[in-house]
Amino acid sequence: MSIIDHYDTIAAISTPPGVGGIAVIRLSGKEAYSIALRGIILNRLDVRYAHFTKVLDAETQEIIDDVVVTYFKSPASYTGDDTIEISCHGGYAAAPAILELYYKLGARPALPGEFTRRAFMNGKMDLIQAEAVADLIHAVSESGKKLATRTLSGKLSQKVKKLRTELTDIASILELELDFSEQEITTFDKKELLIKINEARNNIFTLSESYSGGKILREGALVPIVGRPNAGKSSLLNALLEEERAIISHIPGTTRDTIEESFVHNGVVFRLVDTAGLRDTDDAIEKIGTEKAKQTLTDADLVLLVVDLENISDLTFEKDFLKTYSHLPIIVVYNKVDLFPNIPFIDTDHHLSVSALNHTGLDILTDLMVNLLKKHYGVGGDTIAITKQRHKNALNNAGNALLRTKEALASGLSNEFLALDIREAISALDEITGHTTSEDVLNNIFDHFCVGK
Ligand SMILES: Nc1nc2c(ncn2[C@@H]2O[C@H](COP(=O)(O)OP(=O)(O)OP(=O)(O)O)[C@@H](O)[C@H]2O)c(=O)[nH]1
Ligand SMILES: [Mg+2]
Repeated sequence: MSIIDHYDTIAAISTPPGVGGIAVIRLSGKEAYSIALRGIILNRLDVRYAHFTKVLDAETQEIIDDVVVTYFKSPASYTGDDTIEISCHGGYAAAPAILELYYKLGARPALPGEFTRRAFMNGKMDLIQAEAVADLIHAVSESGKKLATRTLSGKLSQKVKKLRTELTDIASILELELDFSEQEITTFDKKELLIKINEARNNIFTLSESYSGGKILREGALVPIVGRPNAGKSSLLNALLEEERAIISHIPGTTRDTIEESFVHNGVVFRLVDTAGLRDTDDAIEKIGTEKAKQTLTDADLVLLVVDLENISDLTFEKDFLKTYSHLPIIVVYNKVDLFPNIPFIDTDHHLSVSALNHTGLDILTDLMVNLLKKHYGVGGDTIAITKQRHKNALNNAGNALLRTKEALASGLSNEFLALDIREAISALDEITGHTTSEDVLNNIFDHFCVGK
């Protein structure tokens, strides 16, 4: 995709197709006002005033629909260009007919995300905020929506800007030194500079590490339910979902394929994955199942390890499992506690007794899951986090450039070289906010938007 003419007039239906009360059509660009005016019975539109009027067919003068038209004059509009929003009757007929009329009157179909792209190009928002618009539209949970709203309001942009200032401060120290070098004036203390570089690098690293938490808030946490055959994994999945989703039986090896289902607790989406029981097996299909279960663990954000209290070998398995996957946050779920009324109930940060059969302990388990995510990934109500691999890559590039600066400083290279690396780090940060983002990257971002946004 490429923007042919930044100021030509684009039109699209901004609401999803289908039967509904209202549909909204957007027109934006140099001719938006005149095109809108030629299609209605009014001869002027006041700015930011909701006019109730009629849209007429340009040739037959037949009424197409009763509508409400609002005119947002440049630059006080979403895109920054003159923009018209027309609310007409929903359904399959009215909005497409009005859109067709605007094409006849000179507008062209908007490309995906083109309204937001114009807002970005007109400086209404930076690229981080433009991406947050898409995140907000696609949010699947309360927590994802809140994170997108915080990002849209500029919280993440401010953080990146602050990092950038730290780097430009370092660059200006070095460049000042360059200017004075002929006069042999030393304007900085090497030690102090090193502290500044380390600080900036740590801050960049912390933001880069927020990606896991950001991804959890945006897409949900991937939570495999694993354990030995017959431990009660499928029973636990069904109990958490409150529906009979997976087949349960007393025969070990019942679940072969992975089953993923989501549920929401405290605004966080948990993508639960029921898996095949982990054991050595000669059964070819079961083997594929156990491999798939292990595969799921590589992407896991949190693991529920189900241990059957009835089965002593499950306890040995627990020990080995915790050792192998010590890098992951794991909750050991001691299941079938209903069979052992005399054993004390276990309830720690990482261990819990439950009965998937009787639904005992499940409320504690879901709270524990939320708390562990909070503890491990720092996800909470006011988290500011990156949610894009693109951001993470750019931050890592900035961090690496700073590492090179440090090395150059240690090996006594000239300021010129040091300043070059710092400038590279700054430019990596500018890619995030969109100051220096390439056309290809922009196309890739906006192509994933819906038409009309
Ligand atoms: N008493 C009791 N039985 C349970 C509980 N949870 C599961 N079971 C029983 O344990 C057996 C195995 O349950 P599943 O949920 O199929 O176990 P699984 O871990 O999914 O087993 P595989 O898919 O074979 O790996 C079934 O007979 C369940 O009824 C529980 O909390 N208490
Ligand atoms: Mg099962």
